[in-house]
Amino acid sequence: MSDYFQSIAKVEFEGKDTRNPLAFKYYNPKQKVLEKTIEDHLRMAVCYWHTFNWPGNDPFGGQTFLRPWMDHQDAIHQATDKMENAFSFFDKLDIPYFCFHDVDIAPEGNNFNETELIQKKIVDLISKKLETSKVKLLWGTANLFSHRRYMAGAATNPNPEIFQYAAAQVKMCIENTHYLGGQNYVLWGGREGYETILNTNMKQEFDQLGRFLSLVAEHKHKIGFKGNLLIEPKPHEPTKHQYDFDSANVFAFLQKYGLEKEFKLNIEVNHAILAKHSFEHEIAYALANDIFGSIDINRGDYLVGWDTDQFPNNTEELLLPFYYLFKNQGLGSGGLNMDAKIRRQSIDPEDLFYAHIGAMDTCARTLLAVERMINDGSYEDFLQKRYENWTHDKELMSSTSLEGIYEKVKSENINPQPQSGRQEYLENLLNSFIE
Ligand code: XUL
Ligand code: CO
Repeated sequence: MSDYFQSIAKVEFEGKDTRNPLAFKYYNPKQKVLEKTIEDHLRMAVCYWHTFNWPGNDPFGGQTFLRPWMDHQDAIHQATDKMENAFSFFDKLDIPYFCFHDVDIAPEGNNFNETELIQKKIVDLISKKLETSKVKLLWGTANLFSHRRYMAGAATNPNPEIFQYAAAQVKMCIENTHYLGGQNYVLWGGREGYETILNTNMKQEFDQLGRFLSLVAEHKHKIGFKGNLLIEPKPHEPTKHQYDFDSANVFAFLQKYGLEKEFKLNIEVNHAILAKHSFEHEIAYALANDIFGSIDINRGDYLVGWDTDQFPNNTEELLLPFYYLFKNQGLGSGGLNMDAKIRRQSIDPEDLFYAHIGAMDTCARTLLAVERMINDGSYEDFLQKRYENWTHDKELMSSTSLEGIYEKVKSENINPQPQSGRQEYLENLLNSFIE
């Protein structure tokens, strides 16, 4: 194997004053924060597709990254060399998790049976590598959107043969994920949506998607997979109208098909922004409805309206969503998957390290700020006080009637006075926790 990362040593924590760009400044994996280590809280994952597969193309130009494994003529050789390099990267970064799509780890064959054999071969090799590496599989997923057969969707395709092909692909992928000890299984909507309503029967497509998800849930139980099934909302791109628009939309869909207990959400930061929400909105929504599962941690670009999938580097933007999470249940069996790619001019091996180190540092720095915020308690006090009167007014939520309320307003001469929402105070308060 050609070790593409040969020149880079294992990344160590050196503290925030280090000038070494290949060291962690905040991400000290074994440091205890809120009763657990930083590593165990954050459960950070490298994504295979952007980090090892993406060649640096954009709509105006092709490959800029010349990774050695990309040159091999033989597809299996390409996959195994890529895998060896991926594990070298995982080990040097000391990352606890990774994520993949089936087609990221191994090429497709000429038909389903061939693809299955190739997948099995690479999955077995990965399984061997997992025995000696610390890294574990956070989640697997099937790519049901790149191949031309899926151009009009997978589960929502007008052709039932494509539905079946996609279902068989998910069966294979969820079983491989289970075999590799994967902790979750993700379904991103891919091309489940439409370009024009002119050629689309929406009700039919909804029923197909509902049926598809039911089949996946049924199979999960059949094979004894204990991980969460996760749906990843995204409003647009690649289709103009994606069916899994945002968390609320997915929750409504799941309830319609009786699946709200079977699926949770994988929330991606920039997908929230593209839906004209904030990331904290999506997290708060998922927590409030008990459907939070995991996170794809990246950022977009405020000047462009598409999914630029950049590495996170802004603690201020992550503070509130991380507070909601770590104040409550934390990430559970989910994690922070760096579904992010370096820029196409960042062509050197160290660029991949700078990106991941920066992201892990940003997340650790945010977690440390969350700890300060929790220990300080004034934010929580503010929220509690704002809703406090509801604790004295229990009958409003249960026993009273509209008439009863009317009588009370009249007899007690209820005359409520508005109170400040204190937004600026809160914004300043939050900023004060970042160090
Ligand atoms: C697409 C996206 C996907 C999913 C996995 O925008 O985020 O990479 O995370 O299919
Ligand atoms: Co994603």
